[in-house]
Amino acid sequence: MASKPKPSVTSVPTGGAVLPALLSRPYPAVMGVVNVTPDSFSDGGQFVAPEQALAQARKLVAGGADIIDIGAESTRPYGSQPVSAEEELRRLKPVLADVVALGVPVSIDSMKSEVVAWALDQGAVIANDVWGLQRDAGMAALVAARGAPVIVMHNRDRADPAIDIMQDIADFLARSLDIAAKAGILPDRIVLDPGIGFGKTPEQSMTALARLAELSSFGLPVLVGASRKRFISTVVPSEPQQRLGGSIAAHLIAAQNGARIIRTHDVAETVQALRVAAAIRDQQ
Ligand code: HH2
Repeated sequence: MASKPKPSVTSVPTGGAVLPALLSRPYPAVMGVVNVTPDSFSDGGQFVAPEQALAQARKLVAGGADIIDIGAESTRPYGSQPVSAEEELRRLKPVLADVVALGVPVSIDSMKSEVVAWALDQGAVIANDVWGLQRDAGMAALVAARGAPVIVMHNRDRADPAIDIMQDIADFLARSLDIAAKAGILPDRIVLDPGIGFGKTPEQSMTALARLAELSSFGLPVLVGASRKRFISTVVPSEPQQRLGGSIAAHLIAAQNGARIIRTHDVAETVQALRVAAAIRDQQ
């Protein structure tokens, strides 16, 4: 029996070439979200079936996604089910290779090194760790060994309205960078993320967006993911699916304050907003 021709994915950069390729334009790169989960906060259950997940990834690529971020465990603060590495792998196995074959760099959204290792083997090229190398003791060594870029996100077990959130983010990210350096992760492979909605009150999430430029002192690219998050509904009461306007507002402010990658569920609309904002900014 003739074997199915393998789609060519040779154009996708790897290792140290990934971030320069993504960060070369005058507006931020856009990362589209595919959640292969039953319980994600905004699209839980919509893309659990492999064909639905792949169709969503195709839609995001057609909409202009520069990266597809695929995750198989919800990290929402309330109501998500922690899952085992085996369960994450069971959800990813039927779909990851096909998403990789779309020819866009794929990032794996997992806090488990075992899952990240498997996904990198399948052709994912970025590790996205919502615990910033501080939960799984094997994550930093794995990322270093593979030479993969890593997104290091700020997180807390619970929000504390009394703290200075920018100080907490800076301290946490400094710890992550220390872990990264000790493991041998090259600085040019690291992206920082303030973790909008993670261990923060809605006000603290908005503070992180308003004061995002303070993170530029680290000298590393910054990713922001505000898409459909709860702080939006504290300003304008809305269900997650109704938060496109608020998400775009947040992402435009993030871009203005230095974000170089935007993580969103709504790629086409976000690409348009970012490109128009950059064109207006650059018009003399
Ligand atoms: N937000 C979510 C998940 N992963 N990764 C990074 N780096 N930054 C983020 O802001 C971020 C992230 C939450 O969004 P979503 O994936 O839609 O929800 P869930 O965790 O419920 O699957």
